[in-house]
Amino acid sequence: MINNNVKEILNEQINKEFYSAYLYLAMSAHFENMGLYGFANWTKTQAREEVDHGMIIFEYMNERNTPVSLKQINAPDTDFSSPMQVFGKILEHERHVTSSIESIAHLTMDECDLATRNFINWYLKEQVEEEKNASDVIAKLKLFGDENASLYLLDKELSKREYKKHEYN
Ligand code: OFO
Repeated sequence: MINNNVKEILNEQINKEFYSAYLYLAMSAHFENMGLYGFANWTKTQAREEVDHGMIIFEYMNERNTPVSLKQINAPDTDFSSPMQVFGKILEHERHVTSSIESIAHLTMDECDLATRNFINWYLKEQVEEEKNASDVIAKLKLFGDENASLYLLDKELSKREYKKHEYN
């Protein structure tokens, strides 16, 4: 059983992961509307990975006989425009999630919950990748531009992203 403070922060993190899924789905719908189906695919795939992130914590809490309490998921931001603007928001969001994960790591140390401290390492690594994925797309948008032919090519590239279930290992 996990102590109350750690339990609470893990419950909050489940909520944040599911909010992330909502946010990416809203972005995907925006790109669909723009006819940017590759960008829509990339963000929809990310939404599915976010659900996996939430589920991994859910399973971990069950394994530790710790009650999960699901909180309300807020409506996502929908103030979206160009791909560059949306990916700027993605990077900002992922940096915010990284700091949430770091807070969990700090709390588990304060509470001497070494099993959860170890568990959260997977998320620390994952966040490095999440920030890199967003930064890579931003770098390409900066390099090749945010319109016409270059956007068409980048859209094609992003259409190749495939969903692979994220598993804790
Ligand atoms: Fe779950 O990493 Fe993105 O938000």
